[in-house]
Amino acid sequence: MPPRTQLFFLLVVLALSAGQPLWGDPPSTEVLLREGVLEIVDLSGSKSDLLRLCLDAADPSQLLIEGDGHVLTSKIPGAIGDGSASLRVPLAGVASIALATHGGDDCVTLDLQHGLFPVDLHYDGGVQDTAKGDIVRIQGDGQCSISYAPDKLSSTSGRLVMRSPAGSEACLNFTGLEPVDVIGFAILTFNPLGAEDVIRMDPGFDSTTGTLSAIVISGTSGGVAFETLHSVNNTNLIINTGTITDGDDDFTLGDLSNGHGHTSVAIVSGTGNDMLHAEGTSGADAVVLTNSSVTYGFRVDFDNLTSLDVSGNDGNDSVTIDFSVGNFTMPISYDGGGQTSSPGDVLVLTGGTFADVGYTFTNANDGSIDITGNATITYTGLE
Ligand SMILES: [Ca+2]
Ligand SMILES: [Ca+2]
Ligand SMILES: [Ca+2]
Repeated sequence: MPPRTQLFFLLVVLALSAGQPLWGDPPSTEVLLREGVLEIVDLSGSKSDLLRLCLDAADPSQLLIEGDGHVLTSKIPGAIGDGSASLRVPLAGVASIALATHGGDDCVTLDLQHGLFPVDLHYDGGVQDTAKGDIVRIQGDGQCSISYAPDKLSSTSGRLVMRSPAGSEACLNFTGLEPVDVIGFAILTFNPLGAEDVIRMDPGFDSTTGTLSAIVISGTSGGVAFETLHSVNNTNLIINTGTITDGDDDFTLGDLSNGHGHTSVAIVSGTGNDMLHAEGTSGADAVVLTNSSVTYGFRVDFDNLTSLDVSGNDGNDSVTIDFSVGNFTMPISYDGGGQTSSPGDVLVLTGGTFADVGYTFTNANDGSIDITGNATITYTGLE
């Protein structure tokens, strides 16, 4: 064998024994420290990254970065795990963390189970491959709170601020993302920044695994669509459209009986012409209204709505209007939609004693009810 051929075979043997391909690097992510910024960069430019960042359980001055099988490299002094799928990097001298995952459908998880990050973060998801897109997933410890404010002008950017019970804060600014998963916080506050918010709250799942039941919050703020928020197992969820830039807000509520793990859900809509619409399914739906809550599979409290309406759609639907906590200042309307069989769609008034109740029948199915001290209740399509 000529010497050159021998050298080539020697390189092949060395490369194979080191578990490395011969030409080009394996798809990897590099972690480097540049002027105080810890940069986490997809070197391949196109692979779908699944990264998890967490403080080290034994030493919170170290950042643990896991690459879900992808090789992580780092030449930072003191970094442990260069060339493996799990890297420990000292946070000394780190002023902020910047993630750039470039092409592919990437998912970055910030896991707070061993403490809040001591620095702010920036995540650029880059371009995406499929409709799933780039995801940020924030896993809380059950104690911290978090707020999410979508960017006022961009549909793919936003800001998440995480707070520890002791009051320290870490902020994540993101760009180039699709959905946001927030899991396991004491309080999650959604703060859209536009004046007029159009918001849906639907049953669904987390966007990362598609297996955890979630309340999915989607819509527009000030006419700009925002990244869908998937809220899982947060103790208190607050949709706050009322205090930053108030306006006329429009909420649509789906059946939230899907076991999403929240203890309370509240809408703070402030002033303006704020409306809530419960949107029934094609099956049987049951909605209970009080003057401060709508229970459609799960109780959602509100502060100051100007109208409430329920569309039952098909199926035998039931709306209960409960006066036990007070009178209704906002008009209520109920469209029973189609029905399947007797007894059809029903309206139940309960919890109050009234001297004067006036019924106006437009026909056998439609009409209105006026009760002293309350706004008018209008119904259509009832049996
Ligand atoms: Ca991407
Ligand atoms: Ca409002
Ligand atoms: Ca229905």
